[in-house]
Amino acid sequence: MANKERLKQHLETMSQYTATPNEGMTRYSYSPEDVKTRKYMKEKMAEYGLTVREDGLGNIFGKLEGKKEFAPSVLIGSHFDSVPHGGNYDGPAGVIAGLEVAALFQEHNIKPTYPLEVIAMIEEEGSRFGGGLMGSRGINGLIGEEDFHTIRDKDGISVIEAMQEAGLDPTLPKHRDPKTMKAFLELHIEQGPILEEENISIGVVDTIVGLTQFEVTIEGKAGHAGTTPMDRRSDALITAATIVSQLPKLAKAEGNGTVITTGQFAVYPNGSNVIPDKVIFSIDLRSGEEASIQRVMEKVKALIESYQKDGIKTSIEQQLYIQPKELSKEVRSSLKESTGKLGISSIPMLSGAGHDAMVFSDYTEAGMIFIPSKDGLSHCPEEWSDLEHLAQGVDVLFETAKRLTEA
Ligand code: HGY
Ligand code: MN
Ligand code: MN
Ligand code: MN
Repeated sequence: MANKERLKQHLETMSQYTATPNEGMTRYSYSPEDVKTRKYMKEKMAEYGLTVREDGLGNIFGKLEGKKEFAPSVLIGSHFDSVPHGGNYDGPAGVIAGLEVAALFQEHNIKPTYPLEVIAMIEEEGSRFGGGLMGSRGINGLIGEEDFHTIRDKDGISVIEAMQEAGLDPTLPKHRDPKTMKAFLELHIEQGPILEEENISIGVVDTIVGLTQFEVTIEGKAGHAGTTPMDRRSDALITAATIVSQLPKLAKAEGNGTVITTGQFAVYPNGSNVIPDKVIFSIDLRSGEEASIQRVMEKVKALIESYQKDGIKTSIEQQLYIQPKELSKEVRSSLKESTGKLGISSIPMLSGAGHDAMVFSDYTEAGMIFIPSKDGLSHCPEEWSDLEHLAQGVDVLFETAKRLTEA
């Protein structure tokens, strides 16, 4: 059974490494907080008898060799970056679960047939470089090498430069051959209210919604707030705000659980007495139905283009597009079997949040379990999950990992 003291130590230690202490978890990829967290996780991987390596993106792998030479691994983990002012569990709960499964393999002296690998990934949230799922997309070859020189953060620092500044080696291999992976397992917090409301311990994820993310730029004309008559303005902010206020209606009209969010809204030059000449804002669009994403995407583009007039220029850049993903039936039934064997309550679930498992699901057998989130809250400092539920989730993963590393 999972050792709750170890789980607690990991949570408490990793929760310290935030750029905004007392105001939630802010841990951007390759930041000083990332470096402290990665050092801790690598130490723990070594302590649990794993061979530790980092890839050319800074994803961390801790490997327990199997009896079978050159056999594909069962990977268990998640991401360890965060949203700004987020919580301590989104991502780290899954990495900690992987660490604890490895500790249990060591404690029980299990030498698996297939290797077990604990994985801790960078930049799943996209908080620093936009787009998201960068660690898992890099591992699975979905981002070209040259892109890591051009993808830049808000300060214009590229992924490669940021890695070098953090003392990481971007020349190491990034892409991983799918033949080296047998399965990918991820424990994640639900980030919603269902498990808690239904008093269920584990959600076995069957589908993850599709999602697309855009960056929209509206350009107008800067001017003096006092001397520019109202009918002679090309005000980028008014246009941007008018567009954003019409987005929820498009999602509601589509149905199918389609959701749309503008989370970032940057005004330039951002002076209180200056008519804004540029606004850059984000659009995050999701649905369980791919056709819904396509339909709403077309309506959003048409809406934005319709404001290209009276001195206003609009442009839209798609940063991420990933279809709804059904996870591996084989892994889902194995996870379900483990919950039954352990007498832990579980239900099948749709995930409204995107996860690294949705990337791996195109390259290996991917499965995911949720543990309850208090009041369904996430992506905020109040995010919290019960240690008992985390321990139950670890036990389910341990049972499943033993099975998947044997046959
Ligand atoms: O946005 C998401 O769904 C995930 O938290 N990256
Ligand atoms: Mn998240
Ligand atoms: Mn997450
Ligand atoms: Mn995720």
